[in-house]
Amino acid sequence: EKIPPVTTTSDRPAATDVLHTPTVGRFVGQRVNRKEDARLVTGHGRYVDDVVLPGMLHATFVRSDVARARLTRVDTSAALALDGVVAVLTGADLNPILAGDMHATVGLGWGAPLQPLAGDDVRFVGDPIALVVAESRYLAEDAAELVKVDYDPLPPVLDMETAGSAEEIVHPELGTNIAGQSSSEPNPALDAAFANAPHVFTETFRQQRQTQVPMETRGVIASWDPHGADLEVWISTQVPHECRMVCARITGVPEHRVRVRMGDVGGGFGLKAYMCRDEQVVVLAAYHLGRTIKWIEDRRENLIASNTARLERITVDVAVDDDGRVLAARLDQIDDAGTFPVMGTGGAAAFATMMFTGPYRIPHLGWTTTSVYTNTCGRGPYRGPWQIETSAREQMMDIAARELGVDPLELRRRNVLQRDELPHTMPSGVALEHISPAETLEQAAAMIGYDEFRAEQRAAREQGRYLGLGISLYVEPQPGMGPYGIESVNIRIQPDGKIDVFQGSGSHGQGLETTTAQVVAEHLGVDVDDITVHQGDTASTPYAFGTGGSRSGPILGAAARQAALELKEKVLAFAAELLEASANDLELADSVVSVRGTPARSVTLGEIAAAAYLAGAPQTAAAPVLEVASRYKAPPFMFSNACHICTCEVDIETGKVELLRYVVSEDCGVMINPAIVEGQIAGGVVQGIGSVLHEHMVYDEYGNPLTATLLDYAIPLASDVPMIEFGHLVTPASTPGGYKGVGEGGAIGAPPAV
Ligand code: MCN
Repeated sequence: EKIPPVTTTSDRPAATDVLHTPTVGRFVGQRVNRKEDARLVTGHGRYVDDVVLPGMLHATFVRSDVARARLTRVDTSAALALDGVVAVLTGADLNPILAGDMHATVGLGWGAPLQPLAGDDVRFVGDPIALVVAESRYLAEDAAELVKVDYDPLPPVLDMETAGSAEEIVHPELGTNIAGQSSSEPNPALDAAFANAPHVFTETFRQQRQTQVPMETRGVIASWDPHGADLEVWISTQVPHECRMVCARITGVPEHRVRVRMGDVGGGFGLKAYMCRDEQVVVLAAYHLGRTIKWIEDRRENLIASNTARLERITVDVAVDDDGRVLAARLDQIDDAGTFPVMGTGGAAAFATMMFTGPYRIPHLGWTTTSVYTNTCGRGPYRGPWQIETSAREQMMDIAARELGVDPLELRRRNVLQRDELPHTMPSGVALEHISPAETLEQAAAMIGYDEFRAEQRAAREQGRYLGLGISLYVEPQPGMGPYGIESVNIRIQPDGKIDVFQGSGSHGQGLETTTAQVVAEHLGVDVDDITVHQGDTASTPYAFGTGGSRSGPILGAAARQAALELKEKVLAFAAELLEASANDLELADSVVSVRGTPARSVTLGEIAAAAYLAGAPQTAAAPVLEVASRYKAPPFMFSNACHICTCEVDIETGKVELLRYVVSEDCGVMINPAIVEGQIAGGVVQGIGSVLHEHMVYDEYGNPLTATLLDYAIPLASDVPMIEFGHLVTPASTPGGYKGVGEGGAIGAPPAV
């Protein structure tokens, strides 16, 4: 009821499949309270550090203080002599026992190959040199200080712009600092568009280095029982099944003897989308020693040695006609992959170029991208890792508007894709469909009161006050190619008629225990409180790629819906036998199966389950196995879209920026839970505000990280964030349920708007 009506101009086609009233079922579309919140807000969550196992030892890393050096001596004797220290492992101990290649991904070849601990040299400040294992964390920390490391320092490679031609090589065995490169095919039409355009505008955009800063740092417990030959791992992760594969690969223990569990996860934001090197080292150490070892990353390690993100430069040329229509664009992008990236050797750049034209009908695009290694902490994915395309494109739109004297909203109206132009194949070859960019632009403009703000802005300027307004329009992809597109859900009805759902992917903060239960409740015909969702234990949940790429809403949601419908069919077939009726005449609602039109002829789910499990019902065609294992495969891409508009006042004497209002018009298809959707957008927007106004991971000229505490690495505080106002449009995806992703969008859209 708070959503203002959408204004559309008469020359635009009617948006037939855009629903301005969100779809609401009994559970899907409802603001159901999050099931996980009761335990989380009362301190009963179970994070890795809450797990205590018998005989558990504690580990801490000795890390390099130098960005690039030869190691001349690592003396562990004093540390080993300390009472209670069990082992001080170095590269000499762990590097030779690797059973398979060590990468931070399951697929090899993405990211630099790793060795567990430093060998003859160190390559960034934070590079792990040794792992101290002791009876307590205190002892481990004390012992780590006694490990003597002598370095022969070498000049580090720190500047991504010159790294490619630097004499110093980060990874001598690779012989180059270029981690990846790509460019578009020669395109005469692109060249002609630039040659003939009346206007060409060029600008360079830079993003500073940032890091994900989850509230819960990384953590792992690994336990190897050589007698039972089982490897058990607890880890704070977004990808438990991938962790299991990695553990099997590095130790040689067969996958079915490895069990990985995640409990509650206090945020990941991409950092936990891969099993990191440090976590693999702890597993290898437990395997080597035949012991149980816990490692919990401290905040300093998290800020200097986990992942970095976003350090990129992009130079954009756009060819524009006199009316402000963008005819072509050319990109030259470079990113800093750090020393040991898990992403950044081309992955983010490929997405950035694919998505650059975004919600606009820009016909031609050319690009070159380069990714380089430097002696800094490795790059990883951070919520919308390709985000620079939105920052660059939207600011370029503003530059073109300013240069041509056209209002920036009007310039976007002239370029934005309209409904009758969809599906639209972007110059990258990927087709956009089921999106509503023109409609979100109008809804956001109406919500902010665009014309009124401009009038207010003019009046303020006359009084010497500086108000600003920023617009950001974007399309958010959800990749479903290959394994990214598969999700599995198993459901079992228990003897009392209550439901257990086992999902492959698991929540690291975004509320999947609740949304999966909502989808299953809706399509099975039971109450959401009768469902328990289990996640994150490889021993009981079906294989899944994990949570990332904003895929759980659309892909896990579709899988849960499909599984619920399959189970419902089984239940009805068995109930048909019990009720001596045709399954076609039966309905299932509120956990009761009844004959349509004759509600007295009914049987509850509890009675059905009791008949199936306890009454010794004969095995019939309807096979009373009240259980399904369902697998869903998504199309290669789905897209959601949104428009953000932010207003601010700038104090031109101090440079202080005060954000005044922030509106988001979002279309993520059918919303499973609008409260969770809004929470997701808000969280992303806060991170986007941080990207522009607060966060910067700084290195000095020697490669020392200077922002090693949360006093130095500033993240936005509640007082820095205005209330975020939401508008929802619903263009359902073509997939079951029509859900589209939303998890990364806030962080993608906010930086250019701010
Ligand atoms: N949802 C919904 N209706 C839709 C789409 C989504 O109700 N139409 C719900 C989903 O069911 C889910 C949430 O919204 O509960 C986000 O769904 P989705 O966009 O599919 O994203 P994922 O669940 O796959 O989560 C990953 C995404 C990414 S890539 C990062 S990074 C991220 C994020 O989500 N990290 C987060 N959100 C986070 N939220 C928290 N609290 N912590 C993180 O680390």
